Amino acid sequence: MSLKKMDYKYCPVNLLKGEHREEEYTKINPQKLGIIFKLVPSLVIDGDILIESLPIIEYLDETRPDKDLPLYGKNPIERAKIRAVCEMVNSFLISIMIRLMLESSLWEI
Ligand SMILES: N[C@@H](CCC(=O)N[C@@H](CS)C(=O)NCC(=O)O)C(=O)O
Repeated sequence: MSLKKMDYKYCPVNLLKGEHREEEYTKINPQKLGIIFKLVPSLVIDGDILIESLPIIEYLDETRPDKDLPLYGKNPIERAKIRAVCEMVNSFLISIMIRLMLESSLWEI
């Protein structure tokens, strides 16, 4: 949002204190992956609430286009390459998370 030179209010959520599981944050982001996960970031914008970084970035780029600084690439080839990196990171992180969950007792919840 800074790159888009937008005015915004940043509301930090302390994950170590579990603030992302408290009611105040739940009102903003009702997302639950299973019983376990409630994640940041969330963005309250244009009368709606958006979750997940990539859709948030895409939304900002589509609604506030800036030809000099597109967040998601200047053309279809650039966008495909950016999406490929995002996909690799997301897939990698998911596989690590599943591995960690299988090795812990989280699946028993
Ligand atoms: N796919 C999500 C991942 C978000 C994510 O992993 N958030 C972490 C912090 S970086 C989180 O909220 N963790 C809280 C938890 O695991 O309880 C995105 O891209 O926004």
